[in-house]
Amino acid sequence: MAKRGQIVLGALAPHPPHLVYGENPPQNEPKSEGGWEVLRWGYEKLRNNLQKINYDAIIILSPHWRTNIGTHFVGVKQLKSLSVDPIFPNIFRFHYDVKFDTDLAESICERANQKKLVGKMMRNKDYRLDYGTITSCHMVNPKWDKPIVSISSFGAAQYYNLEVMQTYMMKLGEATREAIEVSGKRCVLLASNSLSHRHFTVEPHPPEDMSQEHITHHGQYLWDMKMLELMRKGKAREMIDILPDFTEQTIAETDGGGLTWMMSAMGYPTYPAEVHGYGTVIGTGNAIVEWNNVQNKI
Ligand code: 2X7
Ligand code: FE2
Repeated sequence: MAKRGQIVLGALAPHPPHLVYGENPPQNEPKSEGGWEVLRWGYEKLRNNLQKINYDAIIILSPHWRTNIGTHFVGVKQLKSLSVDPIFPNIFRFHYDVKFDTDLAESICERANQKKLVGKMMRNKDYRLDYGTITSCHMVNPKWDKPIVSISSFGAAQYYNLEVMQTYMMKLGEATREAIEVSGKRCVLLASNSLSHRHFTVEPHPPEDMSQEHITHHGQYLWDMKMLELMRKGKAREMIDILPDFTEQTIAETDGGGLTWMMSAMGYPTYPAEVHGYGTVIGTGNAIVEWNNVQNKI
């Protein structure tokens, strides 16, 4: 009998391009003097844990590939180009060359359609991959040696409301889990988003001047800590239940649905998540959090 696929690990993997800039990889044109170390060291811990796990593909949902009607999936085998961050071209001009697991993407898309969600394959060979997907994938796997499934963020929270977004993303999570199970593959899931998202409108010089970096206001910090506390206590379901209030109060990037999608796909883990790091980037709250199904024998 064919082996059942599984989600081996899920991670909250925020994508401020500043983290790539701070790392100085050869693919990124601008060079820095470092910065945002606590977050970058958090990613290092996640990478160390991932090295102990065999996996076939990374599946990622990014709020910076925003689609107006339903969910789109990259449906081409490879994309190679230059990605320039529209807000921070001074820190992110990244030369990428990425391979995609289109079989898995097709299967998630089909299952999403069967659940009456609007799913569509994106087959434009000249599509420019969004910087959220690139940043999270680079920080998790800088070798770029695994194929990815790139999922767009349906703007349901804006077009309808946060509750509609939650319902939609929960179903998309179920479709994702079912597709993984029949694929026989071992997959890593990434919710590519910051937490609280009020940010400064002026950038320090140099951008990595850490004397200028702090949370935009205390209320955001308290909300971020509440979310992390629930994750660390194994209360994923409760965390998702308060996500609409959190998102509204902190204009969080969770409005894109990535965290809801991932928690639903993983069946709302009841074991404690591991927080590898929390830090701010231009005033926004960001955490690297791991749910390790292998270690927790799920
Ligand atoms: O996309 C982002 C983000 N989410 C947070 C901080 C800074 C820049 O870009
Ligand atoms: Fe973002």
